[in-house]
Amino acid sequence: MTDGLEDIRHNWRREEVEELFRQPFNDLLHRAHVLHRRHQQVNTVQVSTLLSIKTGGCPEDCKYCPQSVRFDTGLQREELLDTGEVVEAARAARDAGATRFCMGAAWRSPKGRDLERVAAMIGEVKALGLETCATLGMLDAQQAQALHRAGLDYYNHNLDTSEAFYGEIITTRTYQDRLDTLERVRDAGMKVCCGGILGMGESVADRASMLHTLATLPAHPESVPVNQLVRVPGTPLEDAQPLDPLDMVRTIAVARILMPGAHVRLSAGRSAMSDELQALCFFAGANSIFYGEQLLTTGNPGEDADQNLFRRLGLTPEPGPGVPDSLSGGDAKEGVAG
Ligand code: SAM
Ligand code: DTB
Ligand code: SF4
Repeated sequence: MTDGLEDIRHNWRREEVEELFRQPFNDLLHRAHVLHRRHQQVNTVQVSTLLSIKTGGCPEDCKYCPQSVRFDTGLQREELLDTGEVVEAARAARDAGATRFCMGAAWRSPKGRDLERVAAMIGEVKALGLETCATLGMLDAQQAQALHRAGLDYYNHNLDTSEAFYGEIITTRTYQDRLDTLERVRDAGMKVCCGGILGMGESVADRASMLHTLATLPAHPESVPVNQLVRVPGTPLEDAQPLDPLDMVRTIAVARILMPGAHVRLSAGRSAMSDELQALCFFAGANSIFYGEQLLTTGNPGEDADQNLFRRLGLTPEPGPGVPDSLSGGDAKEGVAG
């Protein structure tokens, strides 16, 4: 019997990762599931809720994103929400069964007093007994430290794709900019949430390369969101070739094998997925979801649908830091376990 620590490696070679993607589906899933069982609670899923605290008008040119000012997606632009509105949404998310609340802003990076205002939100959301996460664009070291001081648990900043394919998707900041922000988040003492998007026209080699970059960071991200592209009309990727659903499962399985200790999130795109496909993703190693009818600007399965999914699969939400047992134990009226 081993303690499983030898499974946590930072010296993966890119060819090894590509080899995983080439494995027969059953072999890959078996290997991923064994590791999932050894390192995670397989019937438990971490439940996060997202809120867009500042919507649209973003100067960046990420080709997948409905919030870029460069694309006409008909999105109503909004200024930074008041703390009161954010706290109200966080309380509702907690009462519905979420244990982590993630605040997203359509910024290249926070400017001026933005950070103070977000810091105030973080303090109040944390006081509700929720884990806090934010995704605000690039950070400098001082900004990362200020967010940590404010009580931020996780910072989400995605690599999105491989370094090689990145230039096809975003031209207004570099891959190295992203890696620099991730390092600052880590150095400031926060947990890292970092993943990417599938279905943008990338190759299997690009998916392997992105996961290889994540798995060879000095520390693995605690949270790895795997998003399926939500094809929003008006964005340059609105007509992207639909993803083969089994490629979502494969990518989650490879992420689980490479980073056994991380939470792997079955992230955007669940509205387009059947319960059966999601079940395969959970078997392959996914153990986190976004919960609630809205992601940032696009839809997500309703709470009823997810409660039903959890019931069908015998899944329970992972308890949060300050959530009473009644919410995570199955006797909550409206919780995801209910
Ligand atoms: N503006 C900040 C940034 O880009 O770092 C934070 C918010 S941004 C919307 C967060 C992440 O959402 C992106 O990195 C991308 O991975 C994901 N995302 C945005 N639009 C998406 C879409 N249409 N489909 C799937 N994921 C998407
Ligand atoms: C992540 O990886 N996915 C989330 C979160 N991190 C911020 C965002 C998904 C956004 C999907 C498109 C939208 O709703 O605007
Ligand atoms: Fe702006 Fe973030 Fe959207 Fe890129 S992904 S356009 S940085 S909101």
